Amino acid sequence: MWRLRMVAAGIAFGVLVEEVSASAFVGGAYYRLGDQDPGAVSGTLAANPTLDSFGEGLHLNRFGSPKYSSDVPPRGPVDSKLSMAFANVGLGGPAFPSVYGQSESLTMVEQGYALEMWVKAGPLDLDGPQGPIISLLAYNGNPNSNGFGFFQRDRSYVARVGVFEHILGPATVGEWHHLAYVKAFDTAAYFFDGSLVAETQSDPIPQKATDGFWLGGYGDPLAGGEFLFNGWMDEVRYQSFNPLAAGAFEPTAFLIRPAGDVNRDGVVNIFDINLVSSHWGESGPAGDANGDMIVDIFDINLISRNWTPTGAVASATPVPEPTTAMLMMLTAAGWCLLRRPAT
Ligand SMILES: [Ca+2]
Ligand SMILES: [Ca+2]
Ligand SMILES: [Ca+2]
Repeated sequence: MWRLRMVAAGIAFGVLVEEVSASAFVGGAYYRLGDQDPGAVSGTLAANPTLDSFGEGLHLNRFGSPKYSSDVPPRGPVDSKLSMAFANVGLGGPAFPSVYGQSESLTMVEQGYALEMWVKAGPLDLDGPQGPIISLLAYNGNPNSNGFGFFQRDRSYVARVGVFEHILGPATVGEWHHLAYVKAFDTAAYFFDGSLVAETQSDPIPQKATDGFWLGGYGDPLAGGEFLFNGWMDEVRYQSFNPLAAGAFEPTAFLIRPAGDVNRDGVVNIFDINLVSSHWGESGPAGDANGDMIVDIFDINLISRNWTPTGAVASATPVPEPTTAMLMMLTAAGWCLLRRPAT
């Protein structure tokens, strides 16, 4: 539905526009939160600033003591080896909030833009009940009036547009989740862990952002900063694009690898089956697709449900046709069952 509507919009407007840009991607910012910072080491005080790896260089200033962490999202980019820990209360760190930000907001002049990030909520207080939580995760603008971004609201992650909020999914403590928001013309689309949650033209469209771009809180915690966050985040990416050039840029090509990609090459195919079969019956992460630390038929099931369609793979590796692939998969599954150790 999303892509159809974008294509339809592209065709409808394309005939009215004499020259459609060949490159729909316009600009943005990408905070890898360690992987781009020179000399970054897990467990140490993070750099000031932390670097934006896109060309515009909208680096973020440090407030407080955020630390690099080797705790990264398992379905995140393969080359993400570091995340950022804003953790404090209840996580063994200093009970002192941390924020990254800069006074300049990211550009919103294009008709389309997309924001995505990985986040892992930490416990607010290990010894007592969770209090109300209103934490800024990533936000472009002033969260009390304009711009857009992501918040944790109690036990939910939400996309926030000024004071309007749309729930994305549960903020489960200790688990990584991927959040995404895509706006094109007057359509807003919300995603949780790579899946579309809602697509609507009824929700408010963001007002032009002022007062900066922020991660982990709004403003210096020592000078009235608010909405402070407790947990980890990684791979925060903002991209603005021209929706009229649909096809040249896919705003939903998020930084999340498909479920079932156990060999971490970005696609789900026979090589993942092979990896499962080579670790069949073992306990541990190797070859485990569904995260239960056991390598068995449920991992084969997960892989088969998430099989990458033929043609979606831009790779020199030959990909079996679906029917061939299914036969190979069933053969592999049968072979795995035969190899299953007696219990
Ligand atoms: Ca990273
Ligand atoms: Ca794979
Ligand atoms: Ca498993």
